[in-house]
This record gives sequence, structure tokens and C-alpha cells, in this order.
Amino acid sequence: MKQYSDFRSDTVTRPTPKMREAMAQAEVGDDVLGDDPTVQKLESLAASIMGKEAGLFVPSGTMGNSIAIKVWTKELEEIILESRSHIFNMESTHLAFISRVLPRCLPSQRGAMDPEEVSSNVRQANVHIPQTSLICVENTHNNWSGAVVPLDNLKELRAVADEFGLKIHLDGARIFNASLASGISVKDYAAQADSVMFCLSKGLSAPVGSMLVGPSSFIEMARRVRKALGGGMRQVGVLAAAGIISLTEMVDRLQEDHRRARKFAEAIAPLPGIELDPSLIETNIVIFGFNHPRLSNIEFLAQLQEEGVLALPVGNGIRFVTHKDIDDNDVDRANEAFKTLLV
Ligand code: TLP
Repeated sequence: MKQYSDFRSDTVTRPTPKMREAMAQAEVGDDVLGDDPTVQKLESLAASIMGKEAGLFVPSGTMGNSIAIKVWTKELEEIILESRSHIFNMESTHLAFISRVLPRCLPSQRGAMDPEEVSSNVRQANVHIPQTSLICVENTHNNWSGAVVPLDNLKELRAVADEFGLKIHLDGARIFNASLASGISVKDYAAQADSVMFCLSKGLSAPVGSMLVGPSSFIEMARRVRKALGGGMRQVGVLAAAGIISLTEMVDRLQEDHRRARKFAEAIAPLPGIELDPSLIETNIVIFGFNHPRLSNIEFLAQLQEEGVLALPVGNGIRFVTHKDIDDNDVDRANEAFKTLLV
């Protein structure tokens, strides 16, 4: 079988041998009945790492975000979110389909919305208009090439939320990447939000699963919503066991992914057709514009695949993501393929 260097996403990471061992050994019970000790351990670990009262293990990041929005909002309301956010662009239609709220998308500086603009877009309900109830933020910001949203920006958004009595939900799918890149603790980021979703199954390499954390009353309701969405899982300690390893052993190595992403970006930036400022690459996602005289991004991606390198298109550009199963040889292979195909 052909061995690919797979830069499509950090979601492709495979569980480590230690995770597989922990999964085989996991003590389990019926989690819907509240009997699974391994899930309980993971949920309290996640909550304590983020400085929140309680946690909930959910099958995916998308379900975590959709549950949070469902719990924090009701019909006839509107939420403010960033125009390139994952929630608005990549999670199908759950805002409409599950929560029945309107999105109000605002522009940003690499994921950081202007607090004054947010403030002026908060709407107080009257018979004509919806009530704003929630602000969603994303850190790191996927579609802004893994940008770290500054803590000061989140603090300013917190102040706006407090002024108007709004909640903040943080899509922290890659919050540990943000923390390692900035040196700011995940607790400090989480303190600016009422609830946080973060993923175990991306750079942290668990096979499945994300966490939702927040106040106990919020998590109590989130557990009911998860069940209503069909996300109540039974002997799921086998998966939680891998998630515990994600949180206890897989965080620090994300630095490696950041180093490789920067190395890759620096190597390809001068090549014909690539529109990229490598100094903007802070974490593990490299999104670049592609404007080549001979090739479209789709044609180029097909040729890269022939060379054993996989990546995904984003609009007219391309996204590369580094992760545990990408090493320096994979980066060198990609760099070589770029040179051969583009020059
Ligand atoms: N992102 C995936 C794809 O959906 C694009 C990826 O490959 O990057 N929030 C953010 C910021 C995300 O990047 C993702 C996944 C999610 C939420 C959703 O997580 P899952 O895939 O577990 O539903």
C-alpha cells in the first residue's frame, strides 16, 4: 500500500500504542446511567484543566458546539460570531436546524473581532428584532490559518458580554495549540468564556471525542441535550481512556507540530504560485493562496497526491496541517514535491 504524507488535517492522527493499551484495560460501565468511572475521570479532569465546574464527553466537536449553543440560547434570539468561524461555515446548519437562532457574522483581524463592533451589533429585542444572547469565539482560529486570538481581545469581548448580560462560548477545538504558542494557560483563555468545547481527536490524537466544560447547571442541561441528539454513549470508557492520555501526555508535543508547520511555510513561501507570509504561521495550520500560471489548486493537489502528499483545498487556496503522524521526513517530502511541480 502506498504510504502517504497526510497533511489533510490533525483529525487523521491515529491513537498511540499507549492509548490502545489504556483502551483495552479501561474500566467501563453504562455512561448513560452514570456508571462509567473512566468517563467520569475524564470529565472531571477536563473541567479541572479548564478551571470549570463540570465536563461532558461528546462524540465530536460539532456536537459539543451545537449542544452549547442550544443550551445558551432559545428561539427568537441571535448570536454573534466571526465570519470565518468553524461554527458558521463548517458545521452544517445546526444553528438553524437544532437551535433555531440567527447568526450575526462579524469580520475580524485574524479571528479577533473588534469589541466596539461587537458591542454595536448587540440587539435588544423588540417586536421587530431578535435578542442577542451569545457570542461565539474560536481559538486557535482554523480558517485564519491557526491564528492565536489574543487574550486581551477575549477579555474585551468578555467586558462587552458582561455589559449586555450575554454568554460567551469558546470553540477551543485547538485551545492547547493556542496555549503552547502564546505561553498563556488554557485556564486563562477559558476564564473569558462561560463554556468551552475542545477536541481530543485532533492534535491530541485520541480516536474519537471532544469535551464540553462549563458551570454544573449548564453541563446538566448539556447532558440532556446530548441524549436528545442521540449522543448518549454506553460503555464509552474505552474511548475516554484514550482521551485521558490525550490530556495527560499529548499536549506538550504539539510544539513539534508548530515548528514543522513554520518550517514547511518558510520553504514553500518563495515558490511560484504560493501566496503566504510564513511569519504569520503560529500553530499547526498553514493556509495559503494559490495563484499559479499553469495549475489550479485542485490540479496541483491531484499532482501532489501522485507524489504521495495529501492536503485539502480551501476556496482557491490550500490547507496543510501538521500533527503527530507527520515527521520531518514528511515535511521534506512535501517541500521537494512543491519544488518539482511548481518551478
Ligand atoms: N475541523 C475539521 C473540519 O471540519 C474542517 C478540520 O479538519 O479542521 N471547531 C473547529 C475550530 C474545528 O476545526 C473543527 C473540526 C470542529 C470545531 C469540529 O470538530 P469535529 O470534526 O470533531 O466535529
